[in-house]
Formats: sequence, structure tokens, C-alpha cells
Amino acid sequence: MVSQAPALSITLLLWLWVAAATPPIPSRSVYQPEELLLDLVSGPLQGRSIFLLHDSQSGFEVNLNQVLSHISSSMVMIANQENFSMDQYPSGYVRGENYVAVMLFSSSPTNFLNYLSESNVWNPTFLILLAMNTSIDTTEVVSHAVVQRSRYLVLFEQHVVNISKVFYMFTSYPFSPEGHRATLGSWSNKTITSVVDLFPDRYPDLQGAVLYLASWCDDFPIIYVSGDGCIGSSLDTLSLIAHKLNFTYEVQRETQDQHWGALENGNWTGMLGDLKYNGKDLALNWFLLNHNRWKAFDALYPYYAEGFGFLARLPEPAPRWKNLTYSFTTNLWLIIVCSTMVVSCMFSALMPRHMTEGTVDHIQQIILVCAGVVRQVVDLGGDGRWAWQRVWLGWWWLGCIILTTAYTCNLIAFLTVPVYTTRIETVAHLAASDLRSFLQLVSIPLQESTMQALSIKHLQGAFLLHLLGLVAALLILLLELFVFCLA
Ligand SMILES: *[C@@H]1O[C@H](CO)[C@@H](O)[C@H](O)[C@H]1NC(C)=O
Ligand SMILES: *[C@@H]1O[C@H](CO)[C@@H](O)[C@H](O)[C@H]1NC(C)=O
Ligand SMILES: *[C@@H]1O[C@H](CO)[C@@H](O)[C@H](O)[C@H]1NC(C)=O
Ligand SMILES: *[C@@H]1O[C@H](CO)[C@@H](O)[C@H](O)[C@H]1NC(C)=O
Ligand SMILES: *[C@@H]1O[C@H](CO)[C@@H](O)[C@H](O)[C@H]1NC(C)=O
Ligand SMILES: *[C@@H]1O[C@H](CO)[C@@H](O)[C@H](O)[C@H]1NC(C)=O
Ligand SMILES: CC(=O)N[C@H]1CO[C@H](CO)[C@@H](O)[C@@H]1O
Repeated sequence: MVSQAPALSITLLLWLWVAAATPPIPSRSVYQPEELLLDLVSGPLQGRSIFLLHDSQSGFEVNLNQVLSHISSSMVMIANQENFSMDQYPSGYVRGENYVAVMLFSSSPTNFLNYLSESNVWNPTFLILLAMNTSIDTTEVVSHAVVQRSRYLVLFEQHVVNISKVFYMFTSYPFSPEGHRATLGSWSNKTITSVVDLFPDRYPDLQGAVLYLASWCDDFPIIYVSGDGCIGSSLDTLSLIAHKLNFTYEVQRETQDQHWGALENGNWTGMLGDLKYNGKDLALNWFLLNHNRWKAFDALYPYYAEGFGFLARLPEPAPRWKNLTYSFTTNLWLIIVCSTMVVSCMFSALMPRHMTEGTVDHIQQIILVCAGVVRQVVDLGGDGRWAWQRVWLGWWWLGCIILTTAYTCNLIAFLTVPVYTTRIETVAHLAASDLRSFLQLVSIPLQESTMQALSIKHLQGAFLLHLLGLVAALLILLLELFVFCLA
């Protein structure tokens, strides 16, 4: 009994010493949301702009100015959830990483979240939820689709632990077994000093999830049909990402409404409509990132693509009188004229015809050949002709028939179908041309090429020839008269 007394006193002393060495329980037994805000803003969120959305029930308004008077380095926007209107703010305030959104609520915010989800604009990269009423179902709050839009998400909940109030932190891992409301421990301004500490990565991987693509396999080489499935460069890339992030995907072969993806009368169509209305997760086709799409959808890794277009005025149709010559190419015309001349000379030399005794009328013979060329009856005179001469001339005239037939047929086509001078069809053509002024819109409608009945207009070439013949005859007449007068 006696021997126990010193031991007891030593234990007592030791306990007293330990008690004395333990730091005192924090005097601040009630940790107010205002203080949490202040700690956040002077700690991990230092220097960041804040967009604060409170509800008026919290009675928080009164204290806000006091809290915010401590903040000098940051931009702070304050809005009341009850009369908050998305249109009042530029999208940069409620979307992206410019502002850290802080939402305070003292009763269930479901109505407000539903209001936010009506717009595509709300999507702050960093979102802090501050629940100041323990009876709110915060699992429901963090599961809300509009809350899940944010890439980084932290929920603070006030709990009473051993009389003092502390804030517990939660986040949401939608793909993980930990579920939508995963605990992160209690808030401490000592351990959490930066944005990286505050906001955990919600998507370290997707835990074997299946993503549904709002794709259209009609976008070579990005994604296109091959055999029974779809392949393409975007799918190759996605496979690599899928392997790394542990997910699989299902490709959609074409969109449900056969559109590409645009905003029509306030509704999205095509792939973007599938994303918004038909439960798809990802689109990976080619999209121009215009203002509407940028406002409504998040895009990853846009890459640069460019194209050039050249506009050149459509050349006028070839002049009408050329109708007569266009049937044949210049070379063909040359060959026909040359061969006619050669044949005429040969005919004249090999088969001289004596018009009057002793004289050979070469001109008459050339005219005979030409008459044959234009399908006129030719009288060879009959007597003393050799068979080879007949064969030779026969085949020659047969060839002429083919040529004239071809000409006649082609002429009909050319009389009715407009013919244009050579058009510019490639960049090489353009470089070779003398055109140097581009980017002008062609406003004249294209000339229709329809079948037309032949009229005087179409055959003005033939009349031109008549006119030339008349003029020539007139000149010769004058010449003959002149010669006659001299004689
Ligand atoms: C929003 O409502 C609060 C009170 O609930 C009021 O003080 C404030 O002026 C209102 N703001 C706007 C923009 O109407
Ligand atoms: C806390 O939330 C419950 C349920 O949403 C609500 O009925 C109650 O009024 C709230 N308390 C305060 C103080 O707002
Ligand atoms: C509450 O206090 C008791 C004794 O003071 C301690 O054992 C316990 O760990 C405390 N609980 C928490 C959650 O801090
Ligand atoms: C944490 O908060 C307490 C009380 O508000 C303050 O005294 C302390 O300096 C803070 N610590 C840090 C690291 O900011
Ligand atoms: C992918 O996720 C599934 C489901 O959680 C898991 O069983 C599997 O081991 C994961 N695979 C890898 C490679 O991490
Ligand atoms: C937009 O889509 C909704 C539902 O899909 C439909 O009720 C509404 O009429 C559509 N609006 C327009 C302008 O097409
Ligand atoms: C080759 C050519 O000049 N064709 C023209 C023939 O006539 C028709 C009708 O006038 C024109 O349209 C063609 O351009």
C-alpha cells in the first residue's frame, strides 16, 4: 500500500506535465462560414477572382461586406441566387477559370440549380459549394448535372464535433466506386494552402466507363466507315486516351437527324443535338469552333485547319459566229485544208483533163476536188480512167463524207450548247493566268445550256460567209469590168 504512493504521485505529475504541454483547445468554438471564406480567400484562393452566389435566407449578406473588406488583391462578384440572371453577366464570369464560383446555401438549392441548368453557359472550372444547413441532402446537390459540369468541385459541410464546429470537405468522383459524395477530410488552413490541395482531380481515370460518341463516320480521314465499323485518326487518338484513362467507347455511325450540328431555332441539331438531347458523351468530328458552339459546348484540343477558295468570274461564252468553226480543232481544219490542196494538185497532175483541145484547166480540176469535199456530185468524165484512180478518189471522197458528217453533227451540238473559253480549274491554272484580283463575288447567273431551236442568230456565221462571198464576187465583177474596158 505504502509503496504505491510515490508511483501514483509520479503518474499524476506526469499527467499534469502532459496536460500542461498539450496546446489549449482552440478558443474559437464556433467556426463561422464567414471565417471559412476568409481563410479560403487569404489561403488557397489568394489572388483569384471570386464569383459569390449566396441565398438571402442565410442572412449572410450583412456579413459579406465585412468579410470582403479584408480582401484587397482579388476581384469579387456577389450575386443573390434569388434574382440571379445569367444574362446579366458576360460568359467569362460564370464559365471557365477566370472566376472561382462559390455557392452558399442554407436550404436546398435544387431550384436554383435547375435554373442554372437551363443555360449552356454556366460552367465554372472551379466550383465551391458551402452548405450551411446540415439537413440538406448534399449528395443530391453534388449529383446535379449542372454541378457535375465543373471540372473541379469541393463541397463544404458544417458539422459539430466535440462542441466545436468544423467544416468537412467532399468532392465527387462520378466514375469511381467512392461515388458522388466522397469525403476529403476536414478543412484546415494549415494543410490546404493552394488550389491544387483544395481541388482534387475528379477524373484520374474513368474506371472502365463506356462513353457514347455522337459521331458521324463520314469525315475522312478523321472518322470514316471501313467494312462494318468506323476507323480514322480521331478514333486512333481516342483509343490511346481511352487506354490511358481506362474507358471504352461506342461509335455512332451517323447522327439521328442526319444533320451535322448547328443551332437551328434555338435547338441543336446533328451531333451536337445528340450530345445535348440524346445522351451522348463526346463528339470527335470536324467542327468549326464558332461563337455559338463555343458558348454551348466544351472543346478539347482544337487544332488549326485552313482552306483556300478562289473565285474567278465565269468567262463569257464564245462569240456566236465561232459556232461554224468550233466543230473542229484548228489542227484538224489545217489538215483538211492541206490534204484537200495536196489531193487537188495530185488530181490535177495525175489525171489531167482536157477541157478544150490541148489545154488543161487546172482550176476546174481543183474545183472538182473541193466539190467532192463538200459532197457535191463529181463527174470524172468517164473514158480512159484507170481503176486505181477511181479507187484512190473513191476512198478520198469516202473520207470526206465522214469528215463532213462529223462536222454536221458536231455543228448541231455546238449551235445549241454554249461553249466557254478555257476555265480556271486548278491553282496551277490560276497562277498561269493573267488574273491577279480575286475575292470578288460572281453575281451574274450561270448561262443555262439548254437545247434550243436553231434560228438566224445561231447561223449568223453562215450569213457572214454569204456576205463575204458577195463582197468577193463584187470585187471580181469590178475587176472583170475593168479588164473588159481595157480590152
Ligand atoms: C436582389 O435581391 C436583393 C434582396 O433579396 C436586393 O437587395 C438586390 O437589390 C436585388 N438585386 C437585383 C439586381 O435586383
Ligand atoms: C435547413 O434545410 C431544411 C431542408 O431543406 C429546411 O427545411 C430548413 O428550413 C433549413 N434551415 C434553415 C435555417 O434555413
Ligand atoms: C472528441 O473528444 C474526445 C475526448 O475529448 C476525443 O477522444 C475524440 O477523438 C474527439 N473526437 C473528434 C472527432 O475529434
Ligand atoms: C489558420 O487560421 C488561424 C485562425 O484563423 C490563423 O491564426 C492562422 O494563421 C492560419 N494559418 C495559416 C497557415 O494561414
Ligand atoms: C479499369 O476499371 C475497371 C473498373 O473499375 C477495373 O476493374 C480495371 O482494373 C481498370 N483497368 C485498369 C487498367 O486500370
Ligand atoms: C426544340 O426541341 C424541343 C424538344 O426537343 C421541342 O419541344 C421544341 O419545339 C424545339 N424547338 C424548336 C424551335 O424547334
Ligand atoms: C461555239 C459557239 O460559239 N457556240 C455558240 C453557238 O450559238 C449558241 C446560240 O447562240 C451559243 O450559245 C453558243 O455559245
